[in-house]
Amino acid sequence: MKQFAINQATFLTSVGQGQSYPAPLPCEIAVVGRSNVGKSSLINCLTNNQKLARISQTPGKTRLINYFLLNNAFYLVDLPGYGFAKRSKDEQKDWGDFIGGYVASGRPKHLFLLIDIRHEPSQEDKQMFQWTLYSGVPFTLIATKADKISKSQRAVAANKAAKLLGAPPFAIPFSSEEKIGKDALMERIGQIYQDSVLQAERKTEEETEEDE
Ligand SMILES: Nc1nc2c(ncn2[C@@H]2O[C@H](COP(=O)(O)OP(=O)(O)O)[C@@H](O)[C@H]2O)c(=O)[nH]1
Ligand SMILES: [Mg+2]
Repeated sequence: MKQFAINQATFLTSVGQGQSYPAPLPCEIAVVGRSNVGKSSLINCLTNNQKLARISQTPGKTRLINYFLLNNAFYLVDLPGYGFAKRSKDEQKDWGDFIGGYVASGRPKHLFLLIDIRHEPSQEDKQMFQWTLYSGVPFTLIATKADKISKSQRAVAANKAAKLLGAPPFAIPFSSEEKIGKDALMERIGQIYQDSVLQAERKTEEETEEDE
């Protein structure tokens, strides 16, 4: 199979709580994880554009769902991070309602759950994982900042983080800085895209049959 490539990437729009989402496409992949875990860096790395998703130096600043259009065909979505200590209880609840609502909306066809390869997953990481299971949306675990761990220990550390999260013990070690795991992730995106398009086609066929 020809290797999947991202040839085009543009920022489309930001969606705040209560605002409407862009017209759906068959494939929408959302990037989830705590503030500072490396969501924006991952998007920039995959799209070869260091300026695409603004890499925030102030954790927790992003309160918006950012939509990127890739290959003029599918969405990659940057979700606001959690785990920002300065947030009030009300703000945390708002965040939960917003992200929980998005995940359960049927829009995302796949979630990239990011966890830091060096740290034990936080309570919020675990909660996000439980929401993911509950929503039934397929997911891939990605262990970020893999460049911080020696090469021989990367797979072990990534899988250990996944296990501590309560997930099957497998995560893709990834580094935006050193492009570790980029090929594996591109292949994954290619598969997800193909599956989503096939599923959408099947759904259209079913609907046409029902009309007849
Ligand atoms: N060493 C290392 N640092 C990274 C990596 N990815 C992101 N960072 C750093 O982590 C911080 C947060 O990254 P960012 O992408 O803004 O995280 P976000 O809040 O999840 O979007 C920034 O200072 C990045 O430079 C990585 O793969 N390796
Ligand atoms: Mg970010």
